[in-house]
Amino acid sequence: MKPTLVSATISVVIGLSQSAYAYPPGPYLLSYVGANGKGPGSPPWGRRTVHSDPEDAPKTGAVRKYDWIIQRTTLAPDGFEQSLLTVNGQFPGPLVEANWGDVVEVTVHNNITGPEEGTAIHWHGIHHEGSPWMDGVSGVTQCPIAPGESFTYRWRATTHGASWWHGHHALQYGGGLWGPIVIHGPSQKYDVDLGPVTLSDYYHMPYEQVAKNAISNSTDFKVWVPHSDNHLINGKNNYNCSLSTTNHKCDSNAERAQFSFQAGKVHRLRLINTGVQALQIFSIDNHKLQVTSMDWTPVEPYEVDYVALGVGQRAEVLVHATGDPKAAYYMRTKGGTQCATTFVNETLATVYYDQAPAGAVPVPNPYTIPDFTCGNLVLPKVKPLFKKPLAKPDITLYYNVTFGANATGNRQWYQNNVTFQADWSRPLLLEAADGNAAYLSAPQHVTASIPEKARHVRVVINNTFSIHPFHLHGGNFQIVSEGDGPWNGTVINPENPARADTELLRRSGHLVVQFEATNPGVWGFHCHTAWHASVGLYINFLVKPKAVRKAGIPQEMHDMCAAWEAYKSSGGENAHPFDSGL
Ligand SMILES: *[C@@H]1O[C@H](CO)[C@@H](O)[C@H](O)[C@H]1NC(C)=O
Ligand SMILES: *[C@@H]1O[C@H](CO)[C@@H](O)[C@H](O)[C@H]1NC(C)=O
Ligand SMILES: *[C@@H]1O[C@H](CO)[C@@H](O)[C@H](O)[C@H]1NC(C)=O
Ligand SMILES: *[C@@H]1O[C@H](CO)[C@@H](O)[C@H](O)[C@H]1NC(C)=O
Ligand SMILES: *[C@@H]1O[C@H](CO)[C@@H](O)[C@H](O)[C@H]1NC(C)=O
Ligand SMILES: *[C@@H]1O[C@H](CO)[C@@H](O)[C@H](O)[C@H]1NC(C)=O
Ligand SMILES: *[C@@H]1O[C@H](CO)[C@@H](O)[C@H](O)[C@H]1NC(C)=O
Ligand SMILES: *[C@@H]1O[C@H](CO)[C@@H](O)[C@H](O)[C@H]1NC(C)=O
Ligand SMILES: *[C@@H]1O[C@H](CO)[C@@H](O)[C@H](O)[C@H]1NC(C)=O
Ligand SMILES: [Cu+2]
Repeated sequence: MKPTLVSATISVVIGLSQSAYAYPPGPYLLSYVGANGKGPGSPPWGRRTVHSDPEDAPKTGAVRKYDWIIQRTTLAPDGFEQSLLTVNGQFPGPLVEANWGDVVEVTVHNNITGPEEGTAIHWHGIHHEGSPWMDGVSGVTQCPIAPGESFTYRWRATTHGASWWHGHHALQYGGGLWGPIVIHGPSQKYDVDLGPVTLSDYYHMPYEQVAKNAISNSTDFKVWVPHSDNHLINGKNNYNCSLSTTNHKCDSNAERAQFSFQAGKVHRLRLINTGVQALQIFSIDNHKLQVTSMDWTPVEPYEVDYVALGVGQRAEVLVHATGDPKAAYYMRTKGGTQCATTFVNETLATVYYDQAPAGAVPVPNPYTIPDFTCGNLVLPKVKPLFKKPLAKPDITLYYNVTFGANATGNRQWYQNNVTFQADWSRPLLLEAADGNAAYLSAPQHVTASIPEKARHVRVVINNTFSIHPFHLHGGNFQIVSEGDGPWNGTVINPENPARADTELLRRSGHLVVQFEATNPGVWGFHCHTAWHASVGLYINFLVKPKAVRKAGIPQEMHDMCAAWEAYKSSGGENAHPFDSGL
């Protein structure tokens, strides 16, 4: 299980430069094989620009390999010492970096002990055309990687921008198992790349406890709505230890994240909400943000004071450093009063201008953020640069999302009255490949089989309680409408709707999206509030069932299931989910 370090130093690779990143430094990339560009100054994506189809990736021939050991590690990123699930001992996890069109290979070793547990890693937003078994969802696209076993995920970076990877097994990512993904591609002009900026809420209780509380029949609001303890920027913040009622080692002086600005220059930040439940409202005092991309889609730039991102959403922003070259400013992210349940509501980081004296302290000057119902604040402004009009749907699916309890009072999320339940030993995709339609149509799998001839699939969701950032696996969607109350049939920007793989479904509102059912697989469409998915808020689409049957699931996927069965039948720990399994 020792990682083999092929090469820790990377010669100059166009589009890969971490020098200015505030994100905890690597090295992350173990090896790099293949061609890259056609000489100095020539990017591997050739003449493609932000106006090109972001899904028309070049073939670079490059393969980027990473080697990860997943284990429990005691760390104190915010001063509060606790056991986290880490990759190679790091929190937050390593950055996965590639150029548009490259292939990424990550070998994952499951070294989770004390107790042991299965695992699976999901690559948020990656499309996996032709290899849907690489999507990394236990019980949906694979059996869990059993303790002591390894698996190599392989996927192509077919689009560009920023995203993240995370555990997609039993709420593991709430325990630290996540990190950013940056896929370099064409961009608007900027001077300084500050790299990924992750925004996340953070729990001081073990992830298993978060899931147990959410599905419990407790009547205590702070139990069945698990409140997070902190907010982090790039995995950092301090914490007031006197707020803790536990006897964990704790230091109230942990470091906050720091960023450097060069006066007069334009800085690029790739914002990623890598949280468990909290919406994040991001801003920099005294500065405007120019949004240039949402999820993987470059958009007509628009200016805002702050950006609101639900869990799983990303925005690329450019910031013109128009401040005092000798000053420092606060960068902030906060949950918003109705859009997060957290004990600490705001995180600060410090932006130092190049001539700011050592120890410069910012003068707080926050933007006033009016209360809102946790929906998309800017949807009509979001106009993809590569235009696609909205097609007439071939099929429309309707879902009511409701909250309730079963006979023992355990909390459940329902879609059309059914809560999702995974069987880790029988992943939906593998059963679909065996032609087992009856298994997929069992109510607890909440799986819609898309008719072979339906290309444009519209999905209409009604919500009455809480907020749900809905995320689609295996592709993106056009956002037809998002708003208060039921949908009245109005389409927002029908000539060129916003495209994304994650969108908010607000409190007492609706979300209408439309995707193209062209990528064969079983693709999740679920709430990304981790403990809503774990309490059953998870829909699946079986796309191109015939092609899935013909695809030929690789033997390694069956071997992984055999290893999981062996682990389970030998009485392995945590072999059965107590929640939906996700
Ligand atoms: C596996 O994790 C344990 C800690 O839980 C650690 O002591 C051990 O070194 C790890 N093994 C490898 C191969 O990294
Ligand atoms: C830390 O929390 C305690 C208890 O709520 C409070 O009395 C104290 O003022 C806080 N300290 C800081 C620096 O905010
Ligand atoms: C955080 O926000 C909640 C809800 O608005 C509020 O009740 C609580 O007092 C806030 N906590 C802090 C530390 O400001
Ligand atoms: C949403 O709810 C409204 C009434 O509250 C109902 O008329 C409509 O049919 C529902 N939509 C779906 C998709 O079920
Ligand atoms: C209710 O749900 C919980 C959690 O999934 C489960 O353990 C319990 O058996 C369920 N109760 C009934 C009566 O089905
Ligand atoms: C809550 O669940 C426990 C089992 O976990 C059960 O014994 C108890 O009766 C339940 N309470 C209610 C009010 O249903
Ligand atoms: C959703 O609920 C509304 C009533 O609130 C009902 O009219 C509609 O038929 C339901 N839709 C589905 C798909 O169950
Ligand atoms: C869901 O449950 C409600 C109330 O129990 C019922 O009225 C409705 O018909 C059910 N809907 C479906 C789609 O089963
Ligand atoms: C339909 O809803 C949108 C918001 O979702 C609103 O702006 C518009 O005025 C509504 N149209 C009608 C005819 O009610
Ligand atoms: Cu949710």
